[in-house]
Amino acid sequence: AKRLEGKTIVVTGASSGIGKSTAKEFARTSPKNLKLILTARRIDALKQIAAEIKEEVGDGVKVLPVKLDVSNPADVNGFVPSLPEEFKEIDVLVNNAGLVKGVAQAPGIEPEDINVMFNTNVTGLINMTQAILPIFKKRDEGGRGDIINIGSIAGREPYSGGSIYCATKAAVRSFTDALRKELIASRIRIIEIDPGQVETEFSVVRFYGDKSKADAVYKGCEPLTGDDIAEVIVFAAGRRENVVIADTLVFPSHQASAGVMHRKS
Ligand code: NDP
Ligand code: 8X3
Repeated sequence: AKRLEGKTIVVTGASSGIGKSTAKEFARTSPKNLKLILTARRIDALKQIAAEIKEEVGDGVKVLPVKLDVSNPADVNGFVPSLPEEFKEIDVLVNNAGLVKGVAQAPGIEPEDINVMFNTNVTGLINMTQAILPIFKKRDEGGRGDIINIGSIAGREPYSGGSIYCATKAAVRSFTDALRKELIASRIRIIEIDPGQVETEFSVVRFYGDKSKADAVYKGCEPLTGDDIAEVIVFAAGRRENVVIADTLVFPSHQASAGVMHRKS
């Protein structure tokens, strides 16, 4: 907890699921002196989470909810300049915002779904990274700060009905790997965490709001929770500066790959 004290942390996609859990886990782990910038499109949800954090840990954690669509370059470019002075010295960026749309297969994939997935999961993550890296690079020893990218098992093992989503997460993986190499002469830590099955709003979004289809994904399974992944994210951010949890795959116990899942009947 001491290592996180005084840090300023940005979480994208903090209105739900893994991002929401991550915001709360950072607050719980370092309740005395922390600044959290929570971003997503649903600003009301972020304000609610800010209130919940205040209720849980008090005023030691300052929370700034910011409406930010990572797929909108104007939003991303305006983000850092718009921050109040006391939130500008960002130490950790958690690139978590992301989504999947549909299970369609080529040639039947909606062009709009392709664009939304790439613009959010790939271009949005890259643009956020580019917006914040200059802050890190100004620091000594070539720069300091953490970028924690949320990939997926889907980026390591593509599956049918997920070609676009899998391609976006493979792109995250390549970008992350290259970035770590580019920053080799700095103290900037480039961290990737790849969850397997986690029950969040992810599948509800995939099935365009159809909750019964989303529930069927988890039938007979015991998926991870957002809190499980949040613990791994906060653990990685809380290591000694010379320790880089570079690349981590996290499954629930019934899962061994994207497609190898044991279901209780
Ligand atoms: P949720 O749907 O619960 O949360 C997704 C979050 O991303 C929401 O807060 C949403 O906020 C935000 N988001 C979506 N689009 C945008 C956008 N254009 N701009 C800003 N924020 C956006 O799903 P998860 O918590 O599961 O997903 C979080 C990450 O984890 C994603 O990158 C996902 O790919 C990854 N992941 C999920 C797994 C799972 O099984 N659930 C497994 C592996 C990886 P809002 O709608 O308010 O903008
Ligand atoms: C989410 C995991 O396998 O449902 O990234 O695509 S999967």
